[in-house]
Amino acid sequence: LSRVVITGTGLFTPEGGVTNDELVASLTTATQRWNEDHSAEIARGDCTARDIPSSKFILRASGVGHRYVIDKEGVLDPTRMRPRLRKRGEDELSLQAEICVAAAREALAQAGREASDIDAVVVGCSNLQRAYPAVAIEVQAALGARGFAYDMNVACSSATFAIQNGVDALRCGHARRVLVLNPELTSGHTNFEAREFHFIFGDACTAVLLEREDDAAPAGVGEAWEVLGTRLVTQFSNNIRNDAGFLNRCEEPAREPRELLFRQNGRQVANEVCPMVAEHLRVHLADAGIPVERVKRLWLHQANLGMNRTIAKTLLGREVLPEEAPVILDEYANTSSAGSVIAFHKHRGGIGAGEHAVLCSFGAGYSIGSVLLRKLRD
Ligand code: CO8
Repeated sequence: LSRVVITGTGLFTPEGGVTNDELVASLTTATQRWNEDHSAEIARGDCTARDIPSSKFILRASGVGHRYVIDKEGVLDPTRMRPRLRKRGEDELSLQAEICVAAAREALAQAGREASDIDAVVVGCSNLQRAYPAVAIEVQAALGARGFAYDMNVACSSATFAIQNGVDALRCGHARRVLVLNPELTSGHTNFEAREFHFIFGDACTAVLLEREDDAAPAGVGEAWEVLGTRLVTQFSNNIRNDAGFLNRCEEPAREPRELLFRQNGRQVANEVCPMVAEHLRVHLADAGIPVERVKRLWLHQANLGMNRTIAKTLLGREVLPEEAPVILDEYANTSSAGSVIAFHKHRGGIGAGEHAVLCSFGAGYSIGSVLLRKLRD
């Protein structure tokens, strides 16, 4: 079987940066208006007043300080509370394909590759903007890549699951170079009117270029990270749901609007998923014969600062230095499947050739994916 390496990564970041204070100010205005509009029902006890959000709570409970969104104005408009996106014509590049192309170009440049070198494109993300034609095929055409392309969705674990698909395709000889893309436009599915959800997510797109080591560019052109192993696991849970789907218009009775957006029992998710992830990583590393103390860096899914500290501490058996498990929540918030790849993209300096690291995602499903890496060359 061929050895597979990651030779490039890319990141698209939207221009619209939103601080917690800006988000809280907008939701506070919207909440006060809603409570005024419903004052009679609230007084009669037919419904309860909505609670005012707090910046202090957000930072303390999650570690999120800021996020980027594809349309800041629409998200912060208290009368709208969702992005305002121009409807594009069928002859125009779709928004999700556009951000994929931007991230892909950076990954290709890093690896010293042309788009025509690519013969498989996998788009993995939590929310696809349409059912078909596949966004991945649109990206393949826009880039001028060859071969085949398809979309897939495993929520926050879409990147690691797509990486495993790419590695398998390379090892089996179905492709020679695979581009994995994660266009996460989470603001389209965030309930900005609910204080328990409005702060969680941000938008971004990541790219990872996978090649067979015998095909990879010669030393000196770029970095190479050998994929020593991948491991995926899923376990059904209703604690994180989004019921938007093509049968919604047929259902009787119709669903509540909030059911068509992201929702979760966040506390229960954190309690259940942390031990599962730490154990998954322990067993994956042990089976690969890599002692945990040899792991130089953990690029974990970025959902919650406390969760990441707990997982890293449980795995390593000691307090973990911030640089050992980098966090990007303060700037990007939870970008679903893009999160662990953003951490890898931005925080992989200081690891020497021959040293080990882990990329790991976890989220809705539940789903967990881990990728064991060894740096081959600088
Ligand atoms: N401001 C002030 N108070 C608040 C706020 C707020 N914004 N939000 C909640 N509160 C209140 C609550 O009402 C509650 O009040 P009370 O005690 O009076 O009932 C109190 O604060 C505590 O609330 P919680 O118990 O909910 O608070 P937690 O400490 O659990 O923190 C978190 C909430 C931050 C959400 C935390 O539970 C968490 O991060 N959990 C991790 C969940 C996780 O990892 N989820 C993964 C989901 S992502 C994924 O899988 C991909 C899905 C695809 C998404 C893409 C589409 C958008």
